[in-house]
Amino acid sequence: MDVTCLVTNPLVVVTNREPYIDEKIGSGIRTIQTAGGVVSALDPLLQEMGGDWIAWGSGSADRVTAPRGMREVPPKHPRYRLHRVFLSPSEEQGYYTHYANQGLWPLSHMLVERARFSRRAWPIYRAVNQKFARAAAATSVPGAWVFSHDYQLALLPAQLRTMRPDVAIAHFWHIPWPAFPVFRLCPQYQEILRGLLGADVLGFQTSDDVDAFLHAAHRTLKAPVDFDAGHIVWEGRPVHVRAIPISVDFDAIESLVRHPRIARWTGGIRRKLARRDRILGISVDRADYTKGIVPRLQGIREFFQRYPERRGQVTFLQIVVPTRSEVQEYRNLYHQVEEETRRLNREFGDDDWTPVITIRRHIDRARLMGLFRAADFGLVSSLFDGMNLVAKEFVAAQIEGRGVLLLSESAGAANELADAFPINPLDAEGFASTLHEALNIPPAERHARMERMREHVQQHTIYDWLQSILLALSEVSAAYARE
Ligand code: GDG
Repeated sequence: MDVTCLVTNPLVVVTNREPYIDEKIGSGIRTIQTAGGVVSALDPLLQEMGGDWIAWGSGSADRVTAPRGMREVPPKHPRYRLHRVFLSPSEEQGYYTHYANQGLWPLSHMLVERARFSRRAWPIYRAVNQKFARAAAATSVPGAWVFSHDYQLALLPAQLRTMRPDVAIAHFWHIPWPAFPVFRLCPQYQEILRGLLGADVLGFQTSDDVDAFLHAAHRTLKAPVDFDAGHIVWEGRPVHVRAIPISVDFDAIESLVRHPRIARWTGGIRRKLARRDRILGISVDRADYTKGIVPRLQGIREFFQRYPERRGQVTFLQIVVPTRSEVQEYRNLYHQVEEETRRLNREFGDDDWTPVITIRRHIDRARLMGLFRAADFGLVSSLFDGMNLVAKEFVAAQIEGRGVLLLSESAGAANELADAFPINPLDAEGFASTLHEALNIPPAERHARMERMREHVQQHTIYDWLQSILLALSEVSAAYARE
């Protein structure tokens, strides 16, 4: 889908994570393009249209390649400007590690006992948001469209609006929005709400998130809210609050898995499995406690206990990518996963069969999609998850329609993928029997379910998401122009 025709005003993207990171490697520098839905949708758009992207310059060589904070990207064929916001170690700690990752992240996922809000981190979070806002204000030409992202930058919309009332601002919140009694536990919850309400368009993953946000705004700020229209009047301006579910690039995934190199590799995996009469399950997550990795292993253990005939038949591959290792809880989690895996393998495995294989590193995207294509089942067991792109990627990669998807009902993706087998990550027995049921359905039904989900993802791609945001921005701009 070509969305370029929708971009009528210069576009400024603001994210915490940058699309290109420069790292020192020996005596040289290597540029890494970061992966993920936002980059995969917005990088091609900016490459086509030009524009500006503001992000934290977190790479070890980022200051070298952008001594004044700006670098044109992609490095080989520059098409747009990347503006790096540099942070001191204490800013990084206060803004990123403490306030965003130890406070807002767990609270938004309703894991209240993990959330910590320190009084010291708050002013740093605010000041760093202000730094990003200043960079956006300096970069935006009159009437520009600013598209900012997520829980790291919750204050930016209001800060930017004060500096630049002429720009149209859309902000997308990628993670769940918690129920009001949970949200209220954030000591600065009113400021967070006011910060976000500086946007003209606020995007959330699901209608539940939208409802929870509208409710919070109504309760806290007594702002007039039209719940049906998703509309708040704040400081005399309308704020449009919408569910705009993010997705994946369906065609790009299909062509990755159809590529001869990947198809050969995938074929090799299938042949090996067939020789041993085995089936393959897969899951892929950042090593994050919200993804329910330990409960998932407990469910698998229960499965082998209850259905001994499945022992020796099912191999479960989990890719657990290290993340946020500066936070102690994340380091602990990895040890728990390893411990649980060892225990399970000792209990059920033998010389010929390892029930669970854990890979702890980043895998090349094409191979990852190839593994999704080859698998007999995919498992997503998040405790809470804004969307979960892995679920949609699994579906897009399943071109033979051989696999089944087990999907936590608490992931945003569950609202759309109705043909997945729903699981409750905390119910190990239920998980075991659902997995058993899913593996026993006739191939024709499996195929039909997967086809229906594939059709849905094909019709609701990352470009549809982007289109909705751009259309909303153009409506806002038109309204500004009429004023
Ligand atoms: C947040 C929200 C929301 C993972 N391991 C490898 C790898 N990945 C890729 C996956 C997928 C992405 O990382 C993970 O996306 P998720 O959506 O599953 O999760 P979060 O990182 O928590 O993202 C989430 C998302 O924002 C977007 O709005 O869906 O709810 O929490 O694309 O494939 N990619 C490669 N190798 C790996 O080893 N190449």
